[in-house]
Amino acid sequence: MTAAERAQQAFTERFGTAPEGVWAAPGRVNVIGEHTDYNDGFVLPVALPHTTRAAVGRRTDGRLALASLQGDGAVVALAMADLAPGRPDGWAGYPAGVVDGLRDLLPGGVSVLVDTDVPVGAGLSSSAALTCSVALALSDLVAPHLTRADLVELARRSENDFVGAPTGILDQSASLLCEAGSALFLDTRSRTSEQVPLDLAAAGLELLVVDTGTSHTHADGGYGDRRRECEEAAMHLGVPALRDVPDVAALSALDDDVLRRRARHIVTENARVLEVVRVLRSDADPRTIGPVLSEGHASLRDDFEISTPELDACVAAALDAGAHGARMVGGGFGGSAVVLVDRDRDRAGAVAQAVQKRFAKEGYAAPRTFDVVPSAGARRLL
Ligand code: GAF
Repeated sequence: MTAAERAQQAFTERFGTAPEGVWAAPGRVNVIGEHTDYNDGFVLPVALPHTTRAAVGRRTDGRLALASLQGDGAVVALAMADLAPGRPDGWAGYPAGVVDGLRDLLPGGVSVLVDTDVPVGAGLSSSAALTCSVALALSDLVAPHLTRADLVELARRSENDFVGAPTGILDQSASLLCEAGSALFLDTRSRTSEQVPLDLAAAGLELLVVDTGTSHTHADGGYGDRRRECEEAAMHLGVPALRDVPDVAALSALDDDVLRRRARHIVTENARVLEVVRVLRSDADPRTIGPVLSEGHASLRDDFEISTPELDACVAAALDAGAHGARMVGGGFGGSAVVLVDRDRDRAGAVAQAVQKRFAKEGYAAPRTFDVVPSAGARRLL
């Protein structure tokens, strides 16, 4: 049975009628460009092969019913009229926020069943996979006029306004706009994007993701604090967003050391995205992006201060074992790291093993490691 059939069957069992279709949206790993999205900057994510599947069917009783194959299996149900930020809460708030954004087009209500293999709380955008799978489903069913860019906004609003997580548009854009075999180079200000071919295997390379198993959540304080600090730094510098700071020299106008370091991360990170894109567009050896990724980690650790001992240990162990580059990914305060390594089994295996060994030595739980092929964005499966 395929993953889509599994979702279809589970929907039918839960709701007593077949869904109108099954849609899938992937998680993402960001190659480079962390925390730049809410500063109007640049990002370069790839979609994971891991997806969330949403089986969806319209109802006639004016209710929203949500079920997940993860967790306790209970159905969350409420009247469409009762939808409000925080109601429902928990995982159900993400799809509910998307439904709420289109409630005028769903007078009879809707049933949604989701199933996922995107690691949850690992900094790999399980929440965007959830919102984007439902956004694409609903747009296919009741709002075909919406573009993918509109769906990015719909999914973002669900996270920001309904769930209360103050994220940017990196994750939703990756989930909806990425294409197989490419990284998505996105300018989050103009919203223009370009597919940058990323055939690491042809260059004898692979991108490993190491899920440290330490969880993070964006509704918690740290992420929002960084966002506020960036806004404050931009205000002191008299620019609309940190994207507009031309170089690090301009940061000497900031008296506050913390704000200066936060802003320096954003300025240098935007430059790193442009550098990585330049290399990938050229004939240069893609290995040369490795040190740029590692610099990105140092910047997130020292200037932005969102790394953790586990992420630092992972990056250090990977580099000691011969990785070309490594960095934490996502919002920070836990989650995953990405490691650029030679594809040959001995080397990739040695790097993964070195990370395992370091974790065991430090008394950390064993990390989960897998390699990533840039995969397709959200799509209809059935
Ligand atoms: C999280 C957020 F959801 C994104 O918008 C982005 O800011 C990212 O952290 C950091 O780059 O995934």
